[in-house]
Amino acid sequence: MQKVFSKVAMIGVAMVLAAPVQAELVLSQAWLRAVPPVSPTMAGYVTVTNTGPDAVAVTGAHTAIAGHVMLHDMSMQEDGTRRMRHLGKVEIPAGASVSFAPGGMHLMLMHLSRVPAAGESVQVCLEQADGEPVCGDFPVSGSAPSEP
Ligand SMILES: [Cu+2]
Repeated sequence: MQKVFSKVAMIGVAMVLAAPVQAELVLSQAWLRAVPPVSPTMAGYVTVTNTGPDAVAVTGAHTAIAGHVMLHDMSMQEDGTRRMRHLGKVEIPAGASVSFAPGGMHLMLMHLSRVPAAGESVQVCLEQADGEPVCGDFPVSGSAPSEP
């Protein structure tokens, strides 16, 4: 009888280990920079914190108001001009935060179906290489939200 019980216990342990480890991305400081209503694009910013035990790759984003969202990086060239570069993915190390912020990485919302006005909030979802998209409300504003 003892043997049967230990076998059942083993199965229980195996099932717990087999459950997928959910990476936990937490979004903060999210906002979209307000643009004129005729603008075809707008930029989004957010801080992504990985509270999970494994690195997570953010591979893209989507939102109802944009036909396409790209991950962009911006860098200053030697001649003083700014250059945007498309990123295929952005790695968030375990326990670390990565900031999409003005002057650097940003979400580029393209093919806008409508341009939200300042004061509105728009849901934007970040896509992960493994796992469900992580969504947050991005208020539209002329400047970054103040630190909480
Ligand atoms: Cu861009």
